[in-house]
Amino acid sequence: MVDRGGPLGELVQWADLSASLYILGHNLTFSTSQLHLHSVIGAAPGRGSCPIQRPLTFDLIYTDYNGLTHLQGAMGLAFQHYKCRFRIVDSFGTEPAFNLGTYARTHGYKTHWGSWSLQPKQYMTMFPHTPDNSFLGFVSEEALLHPEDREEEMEPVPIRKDNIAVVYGKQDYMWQGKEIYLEAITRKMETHGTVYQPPGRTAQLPSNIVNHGLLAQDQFLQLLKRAKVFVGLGFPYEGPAPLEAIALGCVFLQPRFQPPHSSENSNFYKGKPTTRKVFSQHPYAEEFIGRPFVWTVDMTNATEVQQTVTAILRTEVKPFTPREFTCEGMLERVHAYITHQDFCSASFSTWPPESTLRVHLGPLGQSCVHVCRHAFLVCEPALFHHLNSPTVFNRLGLSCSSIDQDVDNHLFPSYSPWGRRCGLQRDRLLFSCAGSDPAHRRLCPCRAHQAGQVALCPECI
Ligand code: U2F
Repeated sequence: MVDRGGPLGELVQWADLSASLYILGHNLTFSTSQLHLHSVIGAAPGRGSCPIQRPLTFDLIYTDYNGLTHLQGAMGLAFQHYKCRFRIVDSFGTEPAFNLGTYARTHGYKTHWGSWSLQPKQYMTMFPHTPDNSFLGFVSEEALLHPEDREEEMEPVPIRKDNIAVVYGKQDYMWQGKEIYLEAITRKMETHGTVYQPPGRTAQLPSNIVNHGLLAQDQFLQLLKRAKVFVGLGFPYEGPAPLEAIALGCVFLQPRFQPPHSSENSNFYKGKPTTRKVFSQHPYAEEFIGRPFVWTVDMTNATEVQQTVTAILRTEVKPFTPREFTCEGMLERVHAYITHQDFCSASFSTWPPESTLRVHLGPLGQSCVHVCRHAFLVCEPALFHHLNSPTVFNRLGLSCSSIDQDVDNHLFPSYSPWGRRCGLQRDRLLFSCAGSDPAHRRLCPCRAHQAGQVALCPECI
């Protein structure tokens, strides 16, 4: 689907992961067929259906959910033994409740994906939306810098723009039902699209749209450089293009979702191993970047859309790239993961160090993702084990009348005021930043993060 308007985001991520590993000096082997996979992991056909296994010669194997299934088939019993070496590129994330097979089956979290019982940090996401997983990310365009600026004073400068908007939507079905929104924009700006046109058919778009057809990436980026506004239609969710647009000096205008989209009401998220609720097309852009670069509107309200476009046109924005999406930021993050993440050791993680722990007791009904974010911190599941003890409840002034530690519950450690019940986590795979319940006050391991690099704490590298 690459040249027909299908998803490219995952390929962007694979390309940048591969480049990062190579630049960091690792010896890489790529495998894109089952036959080749069998030969590189050392599985030779044995007698019967049981392959003979040589010791694995790779320190790490990056794959995706489909690759995991192939590896399981190819590796036989060795799969379990070497499981800790896998890293799963998983754009939308896998929460612990879906990951632990036994728990998922018995607690209603079983989906097509998930249930591999890996350590949740082995899943690597496209954006930092699920702190239970590792945020891998990708590299966006970098904000342009003024050539004569000296390094320590490098400042992005505004780019000269035409009065044009580019719409984010590579296939024409993404534009359907958005007429009010598009009309409000086309009244104010010349509006362009990069919509794939199948042979012999023109894309079904409003007649006043200048459609370039699907562009090669360099041409797409040239178009963004000329544009003032990049317009989200509500789908695709959470792709790289809005970050590229912002890096090239565009404002990203996107729809708000009310009610939020999730696996309960969206075909796209249905079956994905996450309970996340998505309040706009690009939550990272909204929450981590925000105004003046990102404006989120009710797309059914023509007046609000027009007023927002007018306000955007009066605002001057400079190109901007969050540090975590620069080359340097990605290399720093990937290097830190490779250096510090060890999922093969039986002992508890020592990275990040305990000194980074900031314990927060959440209000009823809030997940640790929200509790930590509310305090301008991030939930760090690797620190859960430090606060999973009765003494921590005491220190917080909570007197427990009973301590539950024999039941599985991904909300533990937590405190339930009715009956003053304290719950301790008994399975380390169930430590979960995600998850909330009106009856539980969650005990949350929060930590600070570097400016523009949420994956890493200030004193962690
Ligand atoms: C997301 O996948 P998409 O492929 O829809 O993501 P985009 O944000 O459109 O960007 C992918 C790349 O496509 C490039 C653009 C980006 O680097 O520069 N591009 C292009 O080369 N030519 C064009 O005309 C337009 C864009 C997301 F990333 C996936 O994880 C999701 O599965 C998918 C569905 O939500 O959305």
